[in-house]
Amino acid sequence: GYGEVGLYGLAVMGQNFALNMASHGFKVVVCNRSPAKVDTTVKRAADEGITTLTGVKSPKDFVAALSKPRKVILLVMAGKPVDDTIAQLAEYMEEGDLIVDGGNEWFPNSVRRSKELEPKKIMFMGMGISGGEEGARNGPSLMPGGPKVGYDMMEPILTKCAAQIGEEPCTTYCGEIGSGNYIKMVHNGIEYGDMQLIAEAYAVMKQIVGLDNDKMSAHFAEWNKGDLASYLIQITADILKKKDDKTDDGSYVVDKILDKTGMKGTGRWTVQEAAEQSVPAPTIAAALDTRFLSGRKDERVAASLLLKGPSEVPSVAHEQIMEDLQAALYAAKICSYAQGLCLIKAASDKNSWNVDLGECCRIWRGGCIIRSVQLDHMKAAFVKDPTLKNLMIDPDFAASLNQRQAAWRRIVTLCIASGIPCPAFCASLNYFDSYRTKNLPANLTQAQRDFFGAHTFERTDMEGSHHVEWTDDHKKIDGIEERT
Ligand code: NBP
Repeated sequence: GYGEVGLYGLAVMGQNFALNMASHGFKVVVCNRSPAKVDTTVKRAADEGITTLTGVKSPKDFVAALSKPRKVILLVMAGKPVDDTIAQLAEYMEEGDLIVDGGNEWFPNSVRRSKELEPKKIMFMGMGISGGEEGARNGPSLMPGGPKVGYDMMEPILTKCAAQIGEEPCTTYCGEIGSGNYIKMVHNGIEYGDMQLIAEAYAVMKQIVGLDNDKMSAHFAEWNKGDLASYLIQITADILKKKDDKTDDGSYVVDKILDKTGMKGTGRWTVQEAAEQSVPAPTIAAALDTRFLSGRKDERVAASLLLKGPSEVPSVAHEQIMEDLQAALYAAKICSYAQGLCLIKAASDKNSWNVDLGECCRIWRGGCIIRSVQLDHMKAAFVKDPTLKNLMIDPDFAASLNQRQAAWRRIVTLCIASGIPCPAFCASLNYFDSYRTKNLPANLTQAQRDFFGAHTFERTDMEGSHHVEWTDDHKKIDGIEERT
């Protein structure tokens, strides 16, 4: 066959990633279930002067067009379409060939598929891709997990087509099957957290400080020059100043958008996985909860007539709020990343993936939605100490959290006193406060568990597990009959 690499699935991501690979000179063969998208892709390549892209219209022709060992990237809708596509292609593929699924897939599905392909000795990888349409075309962050031999086959293509930061491609070998999907899933969870924190900062600027859209945009643009520099801050600046061209009253698009956030599932998976691994991820959970609440628009409108906010709100100098807000956002963000990285570490330990957290931070540095300058420092923290238990206790980040905490507390206090919800700022701060607390009130919780369930407890002064007969009369407490 002519093709060095095949790409099956030519919706937004597939079309753009195919053009990306071909524009780097790789001989790409493309295919899609409905043939019209093949024509579109071939035409786009021709229009861009790309000569190394060929289209075919059946799975059989697709496989036949590839040189052995074959390398196929799938970019079809996650779930059943991936199984259907694998079944069709595997029929023609042979021992030593490789299938790479680039979709946002639930990681156990990738583990299952790799096992299903074992009898045919076809290798399988799950590769997270982040960066949306633009990233796919010009350089995404690529998170491949699967057999190392398979990665080595793909490596020249992946390193060329990923986003580049200086000399370094935003891709690496993540680990065995499942690890790449997992890292992408947590990336998206962190993305939820970042977006929610930015939304809360926007609410403070708009509702407490009373800034107009152009002023808010200017603040975000200014922040984007400092230690918050990141893609999401940059697009927020752009979004806020965008005028609505459907009307000519000088209004802004953002003010016309209904306050209901959609979602596709990866944030929910992150929170489910956090619970599964017993890893606290309160900031990411707060971001997910807020999306659920945003969806209940009708209920909120009704409740707004009934449930009252504070009658008096504190008055704080606006310059102070704006200064504090920047520090609070930085600190709250670090806590959220700490949670996500702990989750990856827990899953990596459990599944023996050997994920390198420094590498995770490095490959998120460019191409993806959460790309930011902060990730450089995060990477450095794990390079300095690969056994680091939590990002917050890296000496540099600890210092930066300690230094910002007064500002952060002032923002949370101000929001709470003003009745402006700040669930992610708050969740991060409580995570920070709980994590740094030597003695939590968990002793009382443990006593209650022992009281009603004889669950026993450990003591601070003696070895072993202990139980106490808490009361003489178990049946009657405060005169209330116990029911169980
Ligand atoms: P979609 O997720 O919208 O999927 C559309 C593609 O799936 C089309 O090529 C469609 O073929 C194909 N397909 C479907 Br639907 N059912 C099929 C079946 N039974 N057999 C074969 N093909 C089938 O595409 P996308 O937005 O480009 O995303 C692709 C993957 O990348 C997804 O997993 C997505 O979560 C992930 N991702 C997307 C983004 C993004 O910004 N969009 C970013 C990062 C990751 P058809 O043309 O014949 O209908």
